[in-house]
Amino acid sequence: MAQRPSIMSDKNTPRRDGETGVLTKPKAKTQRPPLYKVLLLNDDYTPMEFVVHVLERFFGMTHAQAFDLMLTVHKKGVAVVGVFSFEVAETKVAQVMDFARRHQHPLQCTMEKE
Ligand code: TYC
Repeated sequence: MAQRPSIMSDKNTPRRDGETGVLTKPKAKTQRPPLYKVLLLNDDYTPMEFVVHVLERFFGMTHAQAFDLMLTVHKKGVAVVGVFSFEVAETKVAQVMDFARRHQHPLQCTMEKE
């Protein structure tokens, strides 16, 4: 099979330093996965207690943390409720949207790349 160029190919290749002639082995940097912010949006109809419950249930917040963050969303219109890998963020958004829909509340939850 034909060789294709790899973006990883030169990372571990020892290089001779131009000035000193010392062989340097570049560190193989671990690539961190991108992170995604999960955002909760305000609306005029979802009860405050429901939002507090959502934050406790799906984001592991204490009642006080959940209440404070709910108030932030209520006042500012939107807030980050957590930062996760793509798969976890996607799952949280789906859980919140499904739970809100089942309770017939218009609560909106979205994600965006950090
Ligand atoms: N604004 C809503 C109310 O007054 C409460 C609310 C807070 C709704 C946060 C959504 O993400 C939200 N009942």
